[in-house]
Amino acid sequence: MSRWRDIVQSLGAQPGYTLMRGVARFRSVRYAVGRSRSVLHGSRLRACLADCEARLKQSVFADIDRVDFVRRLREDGVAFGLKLPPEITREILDHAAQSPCHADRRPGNGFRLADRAQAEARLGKPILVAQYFNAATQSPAVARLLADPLLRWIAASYLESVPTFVGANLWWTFPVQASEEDRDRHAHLFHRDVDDFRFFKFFFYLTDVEPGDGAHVCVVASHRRPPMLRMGDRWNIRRYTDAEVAQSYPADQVVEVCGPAGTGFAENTLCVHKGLTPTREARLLLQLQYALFDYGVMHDQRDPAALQMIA
Ligand SMILES: O=C(O)CCC(=O)C(=O)O
Ligand SMILES: [Fe+2]
Repeated sequence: MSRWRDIVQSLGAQPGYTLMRGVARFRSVRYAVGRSRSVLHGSRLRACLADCEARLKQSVFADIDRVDFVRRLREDGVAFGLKLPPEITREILDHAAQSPCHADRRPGNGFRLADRAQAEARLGKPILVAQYFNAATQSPAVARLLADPLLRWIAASYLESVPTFVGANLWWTFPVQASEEDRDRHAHLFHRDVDDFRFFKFFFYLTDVEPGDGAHVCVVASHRRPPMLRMGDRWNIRRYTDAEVAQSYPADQVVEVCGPAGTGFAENTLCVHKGLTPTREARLLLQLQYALFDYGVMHDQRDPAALQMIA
């Protein structure tokens, strides 16, 4: 009953997004919408790719075989090998040190990194996730990545459409004893995202991520084969236990992505994935998401007047 109430509420608040999630869980629908959009965009897509190619020299990413990158993203659902220049990593880290982040991604829960203990005392619980809002407008380095011709080329080529940038998200994951509720809420349990008919995300680590530092975990090639353990699992959108994932895929397909600060990759998060809860160091992650349509639910733009501090 409450599931239906949630759906009705969500239909009222975000009708386009809710309807998309209802139908985009079916592979045939994803395919049909993706292909139609691609045909519609034909000449505009070619112009977009040509424009990116003409500007490729301005990219901050060197030595990327972009065609191979997109091929791997298509086949494996994930493609590795991006590397941020150290000055961009440094600039985003500086922005993170100076600007307020927001516990549980709530605009009312602002605090500066140095005041995390006070913020936890105010909230009466450990903070697992804290997000910066308005990253692209507040950090010129993030804005520069959004304009990067290589990233845009990859997005256009992978989506086979003029890409719609649907949101930047910059957030910390802290090494704390988090509640199961917070771990679930913040995607630390395996799941698949149905964010559009076609979509993907760039991930950039701004801190070194070694085992214990909250790595992103992805099941390679699972975008084409969800776990099928319960009735309707082909379409269900749900959380999976580690045991269910271990039971469904060979161990070498479950990849814990580690790497030094600056490490970047792209993933279609229709793949089964999760963030690990750090046990050693905090992780700062920048995510840039591209899709066919913008439902207005992924972005980090908040009215500055609504941002409040708790510490
Ligand atoms: O924190 C992570 O690595 C996982 C985030 C996630 O689930 C997502 O970006 O879709
Ligand atoms: Fe996710």
